[in-house]
Amino acid sequence: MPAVIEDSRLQSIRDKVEAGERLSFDDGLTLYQSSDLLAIGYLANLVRERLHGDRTYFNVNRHINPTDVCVASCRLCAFGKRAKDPNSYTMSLEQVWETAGIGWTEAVTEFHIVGGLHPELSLDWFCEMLRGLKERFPQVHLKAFTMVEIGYLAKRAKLSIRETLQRLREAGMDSMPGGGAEIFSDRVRRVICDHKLTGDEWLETARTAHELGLHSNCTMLYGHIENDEDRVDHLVRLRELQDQTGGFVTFIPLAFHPDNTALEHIAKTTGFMDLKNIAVSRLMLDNIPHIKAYWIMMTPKIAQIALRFGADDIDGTVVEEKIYHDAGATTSQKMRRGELLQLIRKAGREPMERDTLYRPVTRTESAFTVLV
Ligand code: V47
Repeated sequence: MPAVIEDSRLQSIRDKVEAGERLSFDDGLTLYQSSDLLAIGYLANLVRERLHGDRTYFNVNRHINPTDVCVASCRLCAFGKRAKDPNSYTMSLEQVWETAGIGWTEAVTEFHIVGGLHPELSLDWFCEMLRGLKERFPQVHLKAFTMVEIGYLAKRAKLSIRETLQRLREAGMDSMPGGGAEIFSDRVRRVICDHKLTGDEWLETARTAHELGLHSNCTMLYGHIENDEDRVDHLVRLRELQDQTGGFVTFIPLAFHPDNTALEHIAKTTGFMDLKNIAVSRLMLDNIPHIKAYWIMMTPKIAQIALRFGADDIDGTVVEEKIYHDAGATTSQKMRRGELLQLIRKAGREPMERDTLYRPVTRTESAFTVLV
């Protein structure tokens, strides 16, 4: 423990962390209410190193957003647009497949595919999209559709969540990203995303996906109108589901970006808050293997520091990012594999390239001659 623990309330949490015991809801509150960031970071780092040593994961991936047309108009979002908005876009199937191939290199192991809730794109269209991607890029893992998109596609197709997931999986969906969870509290959801699935529905959809053998990630959006209790409640509910299914692979705390949203008056998160959320999530989510410091959202500089505050993953090359950049992110939209390696090494960590499910990827350097 650092020589000086400024906040004596952290002593009992330290004892539990050192003994490998689960932290309680109240411990979560204490962590959020404490300003002793170095002590909290130290404890989170202890857990991180116990699980992963110096290993720090990244992947070579590409984001694809087939459409930004969305029926939901959530206040938190700057990405979704109405179908009649002249600035909206919807790719044709050919455009999705073409986008997937831009700057193509054999090094890419994952397409991360999410988009708006489009009122006319059917489940069959998305199945066709997946089949076309698998045909063209058979070795690439398709991490596609948030729980929210699944709920909407199921409703439109008049199918159960289970059947919808099964159809998508048969068409090539390999796993699911963690978006759309926001904060599970109904009170908060009514303000930031009142058109979305409820928190319970998000969790039930994840449960069904896990029961079908699909892995997924999970997220929490912080830095808007939520309070400490809301955040701890969110983490504990994810932990409870994970106890039952074991299907979550990675947790990604997401900082709210207010620009161009209906919540533009809310101040941006601080580096202090970003690091605190990484550390508290590592400490509370004792059953989720990985905590991701998403560099696009945190900036590469804060993400690098986060690797010593509980995070063991920094996401990937990304190539083209819209959701955060529409909401004012000033980070680059892509990072080269070499830059990711450098960022990790300069934090004194050991880079480990992974696929979506954290299997190590080994390759010869020649695979990177035309790297994104
Ligand atoms: O679902 C939307 C959030 C998510 C804003 O699973 C916003 O590996 C901040 O889920 N400010 C998309 N956040 C990003 C996401 C993600 C990213 C990287 C990796 C993975 C993964 C998942 O971003 C949305 C929503 O929760 N979001 N608008 C905004 N204005």
